[in-house]
Amino acid sequence: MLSALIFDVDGTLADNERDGHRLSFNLAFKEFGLDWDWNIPLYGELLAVTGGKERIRYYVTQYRSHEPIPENFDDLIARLHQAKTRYYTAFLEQGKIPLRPGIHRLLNEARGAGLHLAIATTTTVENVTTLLASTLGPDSIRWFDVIAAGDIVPAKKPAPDIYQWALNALGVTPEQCLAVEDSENGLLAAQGAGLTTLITVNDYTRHQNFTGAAAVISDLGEPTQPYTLVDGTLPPQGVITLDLCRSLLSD
Ligand code: XBP
Ligand code: MG
Repeated sequence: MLSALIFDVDGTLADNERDGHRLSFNLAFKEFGLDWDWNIPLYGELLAVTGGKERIRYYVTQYRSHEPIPENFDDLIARLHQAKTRYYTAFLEQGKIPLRPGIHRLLNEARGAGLHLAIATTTTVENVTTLLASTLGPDSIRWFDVIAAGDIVPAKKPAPDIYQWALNALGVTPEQCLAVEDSENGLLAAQGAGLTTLITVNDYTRHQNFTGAAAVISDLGEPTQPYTLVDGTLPPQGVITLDLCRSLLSD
């Protein structure tokens, strides 16, 4: 019996990596006088590492290995990430980052049916609440029983920890939940916690390996803009309703 939906954020609630997070990292690098510039394909490679602070560290150690490690590196990463979050939340507040098709519709249906809603993400809680407030209004933060975000678990996706944290806080078993994700790292994390997972792809993730996902689709779909099925046992086109979510759990 389906009692909760657990949503990833970046790439799933919003298609925000390329023109949201990436641009914000670049603005932070510029502010700090660094000549680092993450272009669109490079950022796709860097998305292999989840978490903004972890991603900066990976870039410096893997892509700038010919240069000495910056002084006070941990502190620099923390300050860069704070600046990046400031730029990113400003983009959100300016209304520049919309929700993906079907998100608002499915959240409404789930709330009407009394389901629990939760978030499981590697991004900061500040980014999550600002995204929700800027797209669905400030009250929408309370629609979610649990917001599991950022550094509350040390091991980020693909580790299952953030999903396990969310399940624990919700007080439900994995069999009662459906996870909605957009990436291979997200799928691995959700699967590792024993969750059935629905994947909505985006340009950065559509060629990733989604073996074991309950279904892979273009997006959740709207009546005027149906989803397209990529893989799995759902109708070839349509909108994701709670009935379809329930059918994924019982497969
Ligand atoms: C996606 C991520 C995040 C964002 C940046 O997380 O890997 O790191 O790219 O966010 P998810 P921060 O899809 O699990 O939401 O810079 O705030 O870490
Ligand atoms: Mg994601």
